[in-house]
Amino acid sequence: MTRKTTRREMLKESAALAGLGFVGLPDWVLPELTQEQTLVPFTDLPDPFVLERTPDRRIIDARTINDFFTPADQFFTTQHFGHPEIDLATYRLEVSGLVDRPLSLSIDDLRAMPSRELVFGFECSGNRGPVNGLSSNGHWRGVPVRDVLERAGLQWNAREIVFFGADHGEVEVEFRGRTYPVDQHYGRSLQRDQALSGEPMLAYDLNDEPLTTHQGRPLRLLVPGWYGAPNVKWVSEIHVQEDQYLGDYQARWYRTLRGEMVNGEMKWKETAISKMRLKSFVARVTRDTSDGSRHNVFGVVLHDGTPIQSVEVRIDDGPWELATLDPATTGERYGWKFFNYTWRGATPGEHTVTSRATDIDGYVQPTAEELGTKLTFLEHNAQSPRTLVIG
Ligand SMILES: Nc1nc2c(c(=O)[nH]1)N[C@H]1C(S)=C(S)[C@@H](COP(=O)(O)O)O[C@H]1N2
Ligand SMILES: [Mo]
Repeated sequence: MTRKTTRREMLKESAALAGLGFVGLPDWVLPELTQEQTLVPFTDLPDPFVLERTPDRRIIDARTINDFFTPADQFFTTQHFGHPEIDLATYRLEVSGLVDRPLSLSIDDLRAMPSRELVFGFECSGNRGPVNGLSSNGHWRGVPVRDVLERAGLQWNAREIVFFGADHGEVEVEFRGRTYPVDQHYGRSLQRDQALSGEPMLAYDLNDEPLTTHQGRPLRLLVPGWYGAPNVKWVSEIHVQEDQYLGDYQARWYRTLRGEMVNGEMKWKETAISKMRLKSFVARVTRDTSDGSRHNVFGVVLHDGTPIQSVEVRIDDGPWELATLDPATTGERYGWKFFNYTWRGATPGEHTVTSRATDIDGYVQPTAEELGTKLTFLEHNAQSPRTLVIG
């Protein structure tokens, strides 16, 4: 955003956007940190809490989330090989392989195609508590992958659609017990049906401005409902092939191994990271200065688009109590959601505040203990108890 826009104006602006599902927004749905509220520090964060920020890695401070759309200059960012140099004047998206008409498209060519908007919030599959800073929510514009593929004409045996970023580097490929250094571009593939479903998008704008370098300028893939890894940034080639794509970040790195006890025996299962697993987390707790025992618990839900049944909050080992989903955030299937819970009668001393989300399929966000046999830090959607001290 070049203009300074409040969250309220921003949501009103979005209301005008076709198909976004925002109707009139009552003022009360948009709480902002006012002078009547003070932040209660979490004791599960180091004090002082310093975020890991390098030129090409940015983590958000969840306590400061106020906007439904994360401003582009605050959007979290991470990648494996740093930022590639891309000359926008000569940039072309190449579409190659099993297509009738190979394409070479400039950004202007893509902008001339019918555009689509998407509200999509996602997290890195490595995002986890207590910081949970690798997630953001954006308002994207671009062209459906399907439209580009239809323009190129997929051949009958086109099965695997591979998206390559301009970034590359050496990865260690393990093969029959030995490891080989192999130079690879960052690449991820979609299967034909998924690519043609109409949902995956090649985005060139974030929050009404051209993508920032961090977010993949000039073009990135977005796969709504999935973790961050498939959202290939700096997309420079779409290669269509029949064989499965076996790039390291497709076939090896983004994997989870979990154990499950079956008849008293541990069975191990390895799966690829795909749809986001339902997660909620408490982002901030504030005290009402007019009534010091009244606190507001504010948090975020990330999910794969399956509608949310409920979010509950629990203080210490007390009962789970219903939180309120912010209706200004529930209208967008793939956006992140906000929730609020009023904690009354907080007593002085140390407390834990935990949230859990449940979706309409009955999936309940698991506890860390329930994820105990998951052998990676990836896909860590566990309930994350926050600790704080009431003065
Ligand atoms: N070209 C390219 N795209 C990439 C990556 C990468 O290393 N190279 N990393 C992926 C991962 S793991 C994540 S979590 C998201 C982060 O997107 P963001 O920087 O816009 O938040 O980008 C994805 N797209
Ligand atoms: Mo990621």
